[in-house]
Amino acid sequence: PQTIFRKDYLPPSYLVDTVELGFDLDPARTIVANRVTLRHNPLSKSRDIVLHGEELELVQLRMNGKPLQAGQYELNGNTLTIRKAPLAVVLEIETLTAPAKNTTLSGLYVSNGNFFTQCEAEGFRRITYFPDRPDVMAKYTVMLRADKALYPVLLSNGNLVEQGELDDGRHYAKWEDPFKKPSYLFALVAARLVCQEERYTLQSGREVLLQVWVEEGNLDKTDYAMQSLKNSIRWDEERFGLELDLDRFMIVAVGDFNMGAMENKGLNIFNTKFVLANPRVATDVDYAGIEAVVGHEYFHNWTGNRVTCRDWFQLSLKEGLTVFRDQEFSADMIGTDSGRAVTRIDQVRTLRQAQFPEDAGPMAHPVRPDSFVEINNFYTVTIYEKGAEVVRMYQTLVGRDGFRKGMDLYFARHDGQAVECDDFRAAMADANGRDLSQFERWYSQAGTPVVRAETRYDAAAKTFDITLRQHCAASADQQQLPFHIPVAVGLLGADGRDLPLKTDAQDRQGHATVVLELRREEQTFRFHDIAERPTPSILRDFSAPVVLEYDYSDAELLHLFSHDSDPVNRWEAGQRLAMARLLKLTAAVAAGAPLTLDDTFIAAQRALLVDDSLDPAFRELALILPSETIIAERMAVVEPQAIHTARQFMRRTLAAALKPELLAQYHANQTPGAYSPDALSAGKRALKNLALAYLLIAPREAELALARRQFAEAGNMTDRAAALVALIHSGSDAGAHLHSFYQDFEQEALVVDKWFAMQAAAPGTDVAAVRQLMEHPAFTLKNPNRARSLIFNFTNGNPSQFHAADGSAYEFWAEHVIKLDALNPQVAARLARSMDRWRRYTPALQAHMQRALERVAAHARLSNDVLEVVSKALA
Ligand code: HT7
Ligand code: ZN
Repeated sequence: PQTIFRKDYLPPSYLVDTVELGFDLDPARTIVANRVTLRHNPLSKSRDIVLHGEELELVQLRMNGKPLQAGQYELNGNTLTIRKAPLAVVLEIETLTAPAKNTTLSGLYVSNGNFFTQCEAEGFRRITYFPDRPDVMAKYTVMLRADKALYPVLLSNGNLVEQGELDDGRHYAKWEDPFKKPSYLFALVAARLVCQEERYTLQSGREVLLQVWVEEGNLDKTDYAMQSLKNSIRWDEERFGLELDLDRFMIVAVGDFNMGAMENKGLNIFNTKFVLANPRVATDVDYAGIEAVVGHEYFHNWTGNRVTCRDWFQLSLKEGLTVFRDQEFSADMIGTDSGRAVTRIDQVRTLRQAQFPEDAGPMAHPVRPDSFVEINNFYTVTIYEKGAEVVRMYQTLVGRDGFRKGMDLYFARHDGQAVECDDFRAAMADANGRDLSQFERWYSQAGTPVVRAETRYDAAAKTFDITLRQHCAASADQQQLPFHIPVAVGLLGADGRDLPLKTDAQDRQGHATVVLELRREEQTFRFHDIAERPTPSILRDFSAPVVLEYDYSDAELLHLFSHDSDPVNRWEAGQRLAMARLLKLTAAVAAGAPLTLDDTFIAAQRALLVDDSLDPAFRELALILPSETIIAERMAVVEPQAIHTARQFMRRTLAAALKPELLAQYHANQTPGAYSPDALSAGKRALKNLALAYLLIAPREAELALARRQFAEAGNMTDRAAALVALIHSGSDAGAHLHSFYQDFEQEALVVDKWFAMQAAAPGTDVAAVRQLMEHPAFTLKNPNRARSLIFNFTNGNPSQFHAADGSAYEFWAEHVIKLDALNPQVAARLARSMDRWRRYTPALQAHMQRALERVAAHARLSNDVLEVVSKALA
């Protein structure tokens, strides 16, 4: 396969002004007529028109009214080239596609009998021949024709300008999008659907129509998505002064979808998982996901659609920025400082669980990659979540007002353009009069920087020095230069209060937190008038995506865990205390030594658990131990069984020691009355259900009865699912409960996904049990949500079973990467990533993993998607 390099970028030879698309929709044979007006791009020396096309049957091609014969154009693989074209060209292209046969879910496809499209990143070329690249922006008019009884709803981008009847039971709808857009934002839906709709008044007084389209039986599950959409519209007006630019905004839910959702202009298409919710079927986590994803796609309307990417190497320009915006939206929706901190802690957990490992593995890439084989493999946690951290650092450096100024300048300069990450950085720098040239390295250098801190207190001079030293492992092709790192610092006195800070810098004197700007490899920062040796709280609010090393004593960590005014670092202190013990326990398991847990740690956990002055959501997060994956990342040689045993020992010991307190919290955090997904209620349920999970680690009849009652009487899915998971994990026979859960919800696809997922991730589920679950009539590889629920939750969420000593689960992995690849390469490539960190395991496991990887790599007819992942893993 061919590698594409960022340095090879050339502007398009022809620009497109208008696109008129006509669709005669038929599952077996859809005719697409495309009339496109092009003009030569003065920035290009080439006069060749280059069109992309994949899996298309070309029926007719006309240029400026005349048919082009075979010799007048070149059809080479997936490109169609017309050489030495005139300066102004009208192309008329007729193609055929077979949407019902399209299992890739890219381009035009059929899901449950309805038509949908997915064009990002390169799906439009599976619909028609086109210069399918984001820097070609055009105005679209779309005519849809389809059988009226089967597809009563015909939607596309923009405004509905005409509709009517045709002969033989067909009808049509014509849509016009007033905005220029890249082809990846094109969408159509032809379906039997119903909608919840509402007229909504913008702050300017303009009225818009909002619609959420779903299958008929799901109309009782659209309220939260609609509410989230209205909240998103209001938030973007208030926080960034950005108004919805269309008269109509539609969300459509589809059950077969490769990712979470897609921001097509005015016609967002969503995975049902991020639309459908009512208390019976959706958990608190699902509700939060819907709010975040509805917000995310809506915010793309400005950051992504109005200003888009010049090329796919700039993907994080829109994704990192839009994730940052949805994170801020979710935090603002909670509205309290502790709620904001809880969302921030969740973000840090995701980074450590997924992004740091990616940055240290074979698929590591900078936020702005330099090359790729398959762009679909680069919708990664690095592009999205690390990209959001990079955007967040601008705000940390220039402040909220400065960030807003930067955003305003970015839109003033680039509205309607396709631009680069550097343009965003320049807007932030220019709007704030800051030199952000060194900051560019966050875009160009892969890897997680390590910041090592050392401190020195001078009692006589009353100064406290913090020396920060940064380094980042060089990658194969890159020597790393120092990053520009904002390090937020506070100092705690012996009474646990923040000391007022006085640094050599002039601004922010007397504040509890200062942002130190680390630019060189090593820098020392001095604090004055420090009357006692303080406990440093470094990297507050996780001010940069780095690993912080500091030799904290247990006493210092306990002090921070009890008092730090920065909730993120308070949580972090608890994680450090737990991690140190987990690493020792893991080593003890491996050595066959006895396992013990100290009373100091148990007492700290107890104090936090019962501290009612703290938000329940925060307490829940603070009591969750570092995951097996995060522990594995800290080990030189990973032994998954030893990690699992050590972590289970710690959980069991805590459960036994804290039983009365856990029981008390279980009862104190009930949420009687009607279900509400608000943050306080969700936090209480989270803490209550964490207590239940602990109580069921070594349950007696009383605890089992508690879980059984909760399962039977729960008024919402959060509590019902939590009780079921606790019962499954307790080792007691949960078969009857699993059976009744399935019976109650077999008509609810998203709940059936949960049913598979909770079994896949249970420590008692081995690969044989997974194979057996695959025989269940509800299982199919063709639906990505279903495949993910069982297979991915096993390979990624059940490490001790996935890494079974005999390598049998790796064989299962290889078999299913290959099977999935024949259906859906994007999903297969994601599964292939489960093996990224194979070189870090014990030699015996490595040997099994290598064999499985080689088996996949050797398979004939592998997609580029999977080939890229496995060859980088094996390289
Ligand atoms: N921008 C959207 C990306 C997306 C996607 C990419 C590749 C294949 C399928 C896809 N579905 C959606 C999602 C987002 O970030 O909002
Ligand atoms: Zn996005």
